Amino acid sequence: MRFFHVADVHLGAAPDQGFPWGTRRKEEIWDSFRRLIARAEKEQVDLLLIAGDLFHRQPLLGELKEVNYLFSTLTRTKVVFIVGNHDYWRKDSFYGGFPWCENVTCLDSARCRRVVFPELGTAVYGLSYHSREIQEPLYDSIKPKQDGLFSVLLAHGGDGQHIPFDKRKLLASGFDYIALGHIHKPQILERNRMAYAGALEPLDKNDCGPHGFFAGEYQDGRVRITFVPWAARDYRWLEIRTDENSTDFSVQRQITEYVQENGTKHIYRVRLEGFRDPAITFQTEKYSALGNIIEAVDHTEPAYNFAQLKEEHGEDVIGCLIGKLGGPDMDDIQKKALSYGVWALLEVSGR
Ligand SMILES: [Mn+2]
Repeated sequence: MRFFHVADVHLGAAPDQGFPWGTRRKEEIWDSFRRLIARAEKEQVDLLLIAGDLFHRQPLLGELKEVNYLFSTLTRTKVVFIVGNHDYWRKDSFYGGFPWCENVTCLDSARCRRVVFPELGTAVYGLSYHSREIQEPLYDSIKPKQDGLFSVLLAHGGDGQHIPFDKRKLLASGFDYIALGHIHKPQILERNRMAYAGALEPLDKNDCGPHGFFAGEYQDGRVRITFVPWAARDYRWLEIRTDENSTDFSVQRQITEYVQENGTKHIYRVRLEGFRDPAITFQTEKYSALGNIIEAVDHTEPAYNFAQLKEEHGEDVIGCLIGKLGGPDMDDIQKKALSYGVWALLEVSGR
């Protein structure tokens, strides 16, 4: 039995509006989901598990129909999904009474229900959000029936406002696999037993790192899952170490080269760390032209020539400070502290 465990697709989300690449992001998320369905069909997987937040907000009727059409193209795969906190089942949701095609099961109840696939020897358990928040630890007391079926729990949440759970209790409940959604960073909580698939596509700059889903296999009583990187692009940190020799142009060149080498499609968060020549200003506001740069922050410290400053300032407050704290064997932190002090005094005295 082979399955895909997907979560937090957030269809309808439109990240990075206002940035040059932002116009394409909404479509990219839909495309990613379409590619996923095509992959499930190509691989003839048995089960597609979607652990909540398929939609970013209340789905439009047309959006449900598009998704249902995609599901209907699956000739073998059964689809089971739950509704998460983003697209929660509101009284007037188009979810109500929606005619899903026969291979699709929405575990739409606010109480845990299950769907059984005898031909797969599998039972999938889950519940759906009927409100934006659920603070009760609903999952901690759910147990699968002891009927010899491969039992999967589809679950969404894990923080204080969204069905908090106790990992140990959940593991002790006896499910063979716990397919989690809600946290956007993919992570395995227990090897081959419990994992967050993470968002299929990253949705904002805090979703750094790779995104995709888990491909799983259940055979001879054992589960094995493998992460499949799937997202069209990632958000990535780009840290540039600077020193007294760095200039604005040299940093710009470093960024350009890094982006060329690591992929122009990715979205970068640039951070400058280290020291700089006090005469140099890094014009971070211009760096957005160097690639998909969503932010550029300058954390550098001016690197002063303390010996020369000491000479110039003699016994005034700056000279005394350098005399007291400065020395040839300062480490980076001491250097940083002294730089702050000198910078503040120079600014105040205007010298
Ligand atoms: Mn969620």
